[in-house]
Amino acid sequence: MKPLIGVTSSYIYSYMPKLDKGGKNEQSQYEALKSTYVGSCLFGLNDVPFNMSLSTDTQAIEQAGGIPIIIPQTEDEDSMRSILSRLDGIMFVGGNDIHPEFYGEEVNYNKGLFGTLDNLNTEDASVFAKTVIERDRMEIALMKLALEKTNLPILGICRGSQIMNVALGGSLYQDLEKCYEGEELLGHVSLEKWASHVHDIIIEDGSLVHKIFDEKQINVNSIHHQAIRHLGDGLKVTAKAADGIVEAIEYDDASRFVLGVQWHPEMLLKSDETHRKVFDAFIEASKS
Ligand SMILES: [Mn+2]
Repeated sequence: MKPLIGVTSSYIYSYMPKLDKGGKNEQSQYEALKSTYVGSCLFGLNDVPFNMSLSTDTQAIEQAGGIPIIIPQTEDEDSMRSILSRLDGIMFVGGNDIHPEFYGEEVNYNKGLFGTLDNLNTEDASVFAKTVIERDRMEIALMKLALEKTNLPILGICRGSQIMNVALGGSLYQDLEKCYEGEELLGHVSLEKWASHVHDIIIEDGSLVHKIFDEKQINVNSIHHQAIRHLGDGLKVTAKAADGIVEAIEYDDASRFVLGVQWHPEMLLKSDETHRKVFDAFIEASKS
């Protein structure tokens, strides 16, 4: 039987970024979006939250031989336990920023991926910049349960790896360009190159990610303005970019498949088959 893989989803109040509150550039993006049929429909549904999943996430699981099951928003821990008991593996996908309160900080930067909406407040920022407390609470609880109460293989992608870190007591850089202490920061926010190579990562010998790729250095995409700052308990860093930004984390307990990657392998599958290896290894681990 094919392994059943739980896939987290976005929970968002508005699919339409609040570009109308921005400057001239945002206004023109807003008008373009609003004039489309889909955009106008979604704008009308601004107040109805969506459970939303990108097909790149589910297709990556299917392509590797798993059955993806999208997990909708819930804060019921009994439901989470029941869901986990039926799964063979769980993947925490990318998405919006985690609210800094979950790592004990005030919101200092809310720049988000669009990057030009600095004049917006926390409530009005774009869909990517906006924090969604309900999703944070759910995913942190689900991650803790999956880590502590099951032996399931866990794959975290981008936000998913950050959830793994925060659930284990770690923290994040709220906005790399504003608060990274290192020098010579590479460009890590490359939304327009979501399916292309953006920067290299250097992989630790003997790590899970090294076993997966069998390379010391690979090229990845990069769609994040946040990154891991202080590492959570029981985790180790197993890949970094040349500027020192953490690009992969794993469990100290190497007997279990627990991997968080800062890049988006699921978005590279068409352009670079190498990145299939992440999902092949995850599904293989979920079979046992
Ligand atoms: Mn990066």
